[in-house]
Amino acid sequence: MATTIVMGILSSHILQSVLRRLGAESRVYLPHRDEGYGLGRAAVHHFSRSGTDLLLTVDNGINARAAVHLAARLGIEVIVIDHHRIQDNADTLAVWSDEFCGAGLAVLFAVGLALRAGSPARMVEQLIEGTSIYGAIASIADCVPLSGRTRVLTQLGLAPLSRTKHRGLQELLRASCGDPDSPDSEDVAFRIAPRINAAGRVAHPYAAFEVMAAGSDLERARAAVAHLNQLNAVRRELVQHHFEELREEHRRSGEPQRLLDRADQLSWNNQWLQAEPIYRQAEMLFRQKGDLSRALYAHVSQIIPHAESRSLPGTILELTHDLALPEARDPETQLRILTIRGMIEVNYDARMAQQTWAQVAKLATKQRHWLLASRLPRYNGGRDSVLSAGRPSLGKSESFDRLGRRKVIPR
Ligand SMILES: [Mn+2]
Repeated sequence: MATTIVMGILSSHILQSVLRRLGAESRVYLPHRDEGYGLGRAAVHHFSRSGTDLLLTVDNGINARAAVHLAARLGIEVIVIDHHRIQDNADTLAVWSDEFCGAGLAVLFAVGLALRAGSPARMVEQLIEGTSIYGAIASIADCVPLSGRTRVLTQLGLAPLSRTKHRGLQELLRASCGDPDSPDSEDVAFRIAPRINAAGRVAHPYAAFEVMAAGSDLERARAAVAHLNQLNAVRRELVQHHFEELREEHRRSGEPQRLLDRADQLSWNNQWLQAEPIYRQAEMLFRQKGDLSRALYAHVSQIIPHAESRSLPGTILELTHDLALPEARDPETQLRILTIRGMIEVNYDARMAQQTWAQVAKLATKQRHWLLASRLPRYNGGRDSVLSAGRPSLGKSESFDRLGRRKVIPR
């Protein structure tokens, strides 16, 4: 029987080694990134032509409804081993759990297969130890949460990593770890996993699979790891390049505080529409810098030009929630949220707004925002306000449009 395994460098290696132990040969098919993620119909036709009668898909396939259906029509049996969210449930035999990454499930499948085949206990133990190493590396590389059963598997696999007899792994450890005799999870996360992932990112996943396929062949292992190191250097250069591009972009876009000052100046003069994109950019930059308080300030400042298309009570509630956030403790941010909320409340409930303006007045005076404080009487139903005599019964959204855009902040 011809078996083809699709996807996952480490998963494929795990399944191939158990099948080999049980006396079955298999082929591995790793799609190139341009083929898109998962099992495609073109690939299924290719498997059929090359005489596949059993297809194992790992880390993909659970939603490949059409491809699995095609495989069945072409007389190929399919077993899906996957952890992805089920959306278009393929009609086939499947091993599924979201508690593991694809390779973690491949380990369970391999052990289950060996037990079902009646393998001796010693062989099953060896298999668990051997395959859990790859399961551990894959769990770390795939960034699945290392908790629960995945945590158990990862601990199980990291322990025997330094004792491995596999030439490919030995060479990979030698090339990437400070101390190849005691590799730890950091070595795996920051030096081993990126090398394995580099193959698919800049060349083809087979370049990394070749390290696994080397088995006990030292020459083959050395050549494969040397190639992988080159690819990893290319990957790092690409990352560095992207990083510099980002930094340049950041430099050109200016300091977020300067953007914020500019936007504040515009909004103070009621040019909220022009201010909005500048606030948006400032928010993004503050968020990148980890300045959540300023980011929130810039965030709430974008509400006014959109307020007419949103629910007023919903927006008021949202701003009240924002006020309770730890990043709203900064007095400037707090004052800003209250000011924006007051501007919106004016169009919804004048009494509510009055209370908010009283708070704004107190804070503005305390923070010596004399200009804002001097504006308040007008905000709050003063002579120039839209809420003042003559327009008491305006429709809410209509009155807001006038308020938010033109009248809320009188000069
Ligand atoms: Mn996955």
